[in-house]
Amino acid sequence: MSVPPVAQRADSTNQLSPELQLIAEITAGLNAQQKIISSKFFYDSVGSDLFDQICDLPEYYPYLTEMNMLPHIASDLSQSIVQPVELVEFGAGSLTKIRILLESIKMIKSVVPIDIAHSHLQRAADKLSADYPHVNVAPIFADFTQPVSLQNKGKNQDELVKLGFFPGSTIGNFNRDFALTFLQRLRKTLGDSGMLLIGVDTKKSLHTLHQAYNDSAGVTAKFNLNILRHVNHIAASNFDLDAFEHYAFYNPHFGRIEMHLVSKIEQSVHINGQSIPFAQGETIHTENSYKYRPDEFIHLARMAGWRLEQQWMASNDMFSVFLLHANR
Ligand code: AVJ
Repeated sequence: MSVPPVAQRADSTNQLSPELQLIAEITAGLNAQQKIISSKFFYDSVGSDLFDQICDLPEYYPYLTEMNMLPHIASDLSQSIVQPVELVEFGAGSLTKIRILLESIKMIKSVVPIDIAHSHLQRAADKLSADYPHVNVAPIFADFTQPVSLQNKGKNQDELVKLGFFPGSTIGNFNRDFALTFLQRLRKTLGDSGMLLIGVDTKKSLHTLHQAYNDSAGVTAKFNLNILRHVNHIAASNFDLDAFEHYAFYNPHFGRIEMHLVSKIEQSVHINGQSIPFAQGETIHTENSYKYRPDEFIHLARMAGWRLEQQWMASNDMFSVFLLHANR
């Protein structure tokens, strides 16, 4: 092996470079009893494009439902937000939803989109800034699941009230403990005058949930498998995408969709100087997508130092959006 294992490449302070940290994280996940690759690794630029394709699927109701709610929400917010604000989006992707808010809420003076997919976000931010020349656009290329500092980002950012934006039920990717930690962290990052607009997927018919993650065009399957291609790129591993298959199901006990990649055969995969054995039928857990009843989510938000200001529910109860204010 020409590339020594990560542990041997730690420097004297025992700090790994960001790239090596990611490789170490992936390797550790593949050594766990239930093998796991974090869902944040879906979003290389191919994965971000595939996610955009998922959002065009009729079965994937969360995106379409939330998109249909946003113009109404934006118009409500244009009435209630009377001071200049800086909009901070966590996991910003293609910035499609931000545009709907910008159309109505003239008090948004600055936009700080945060995303891990660098080139995808750069392209989207350039386009946004060209279309809204009077709005300051200051992207941050970062893993928003880690603490992010907003220091010196927006212009005059100190005077602007922060409006966090976390749409799409991305909160559903986190288990309850981390969802709480994350909401607490946002409370701190957005400050005592901070607000948070957050989209949360609801509990509903198991059949509807199942279809949303098992679309007939097979786009979700491609999206799931792409994580292996991305990992091969990051870690020089040799996952064979044809030797795994997509598997997604709703787990009512945990109130979550689970996505897995199932090894079709007995095989070994090389990564970071190790050989990882797979039994036939063994899975890598790639994503959880938790669903919340409104009362469950509001309880979680309260525990994290937020209070409910306003809530919107889709007419068919398929998706919910909450405006939270910092509880001072
Ligand atoms: C962007 C994380 C909200 O969990 O529904 C879509 C990602 N995974 N189809 C979700 C996803 C499979 C999505 N989130």
